[in-house]
Amino acid sequence: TIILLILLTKGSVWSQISQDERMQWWREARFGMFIHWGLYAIPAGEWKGQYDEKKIGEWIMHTYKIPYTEYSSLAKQFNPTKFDVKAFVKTAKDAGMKYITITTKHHDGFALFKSKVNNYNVVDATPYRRDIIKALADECHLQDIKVCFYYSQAQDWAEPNGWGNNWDNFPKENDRNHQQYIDDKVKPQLTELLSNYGEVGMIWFDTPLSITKEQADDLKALVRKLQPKCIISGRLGGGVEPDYQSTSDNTVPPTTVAGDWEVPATLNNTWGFKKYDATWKSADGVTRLLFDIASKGGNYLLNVGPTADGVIPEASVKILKQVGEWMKINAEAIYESKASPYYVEFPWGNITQKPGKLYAGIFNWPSEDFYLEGLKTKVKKMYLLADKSKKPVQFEAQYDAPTNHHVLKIKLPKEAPDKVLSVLVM
Ligand code: FHN
Repeated sequence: TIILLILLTKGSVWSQISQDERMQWWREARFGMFIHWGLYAIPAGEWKGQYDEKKIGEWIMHTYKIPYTEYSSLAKQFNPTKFDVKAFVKTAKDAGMKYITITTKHHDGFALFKSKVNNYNVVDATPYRRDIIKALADECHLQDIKVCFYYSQAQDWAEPNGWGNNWDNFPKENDRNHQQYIDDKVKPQLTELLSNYGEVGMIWFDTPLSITKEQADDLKALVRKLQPKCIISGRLGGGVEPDYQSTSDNTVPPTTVAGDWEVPATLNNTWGFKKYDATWKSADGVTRLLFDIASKGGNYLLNVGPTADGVIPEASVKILKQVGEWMKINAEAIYESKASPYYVEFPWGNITQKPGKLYAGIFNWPSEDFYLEGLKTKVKKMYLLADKSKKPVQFEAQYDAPTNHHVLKIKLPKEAPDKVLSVLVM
């Protein structure tokens, strides 16, 4: 009886974890790495001489209507011998990222983990034979960064009962038994992912298509049962409430948005590696976007697409390094920050806040005096994070009683201490 009581109490304690407790690490993190990696890294955007600059690399099977039997034989070539898990995690950490979300199974249906229920996976179907998800999860736990799993719950182009493959010799979409696919593959694989890899920060569901409310409820219940602390990302489907919202890909809202949300974004124009896509964003742009998203109350999930050899493209590493340099000095304006108290974007930048502090991120350095209007709270002091001496910045608080108008007149140095984005702490 005593043992039973202990078990029951323990169970109820776990299931009673509050939403705030579940979301805490994620709210504090603000910046994460997305990894899109799979068999599509082999064709890398080109199929039998055809390529398309506008298409995304991980969709190549769909783009060229490659039959499953042909596409799946890519597995025999998948041998990422240059994969260095320590280097992956280091790249994320050096950039200041606090979580890594990797595609454990994308729409093509191929799993980057050992699955007992489906042998279309990296261990059973490739010469590499090693569980990439295990390697990454272990390293993340070791280096104390959250590991999260992307899982395509609806689209599965390898499965006759999955959604989305309309070119193979599969039953017509309406004749498919989607439930069968969920029961035979999705639920057992999610169970594996949530049982064999230690603590999982989040399941990142994607493109739910016509998944029903019952199916979504069922998946949510499974995640909650296996790992109550695990977050469920925005695209679960079926109208079922996730733990936070995802914006559309590469879409940053124009103003502050209440609640928990995340912007999934690419560094060029693809998620999965494409050998000819050199449309890289600038490191400065990425840094400013990070600040902008944080100032509106969101997280930034920034993608890298490793090559078939197992390497994060050099251009991505270079950008992330530069962002990391900026983070070394300015991260306190990002981590654990909350949205700006102003619901507007300023021509000079934007603001994040923490109890007792405002952080003005200025990328358009003013040539004359800098004014901030509307702040009623008394400001005690100001300084710039990029100024090592933390010399106080002079300012004058002006108040016009008849119009009840508060203005701070701030004497910034002539030159921006950080050309990318200087943070003024108030
Ligand atoms: O179809 C996918 C796409 O390949 C990629 O994984 C993105 C990431 O947010 N999600 C879907 C499109 O929104």
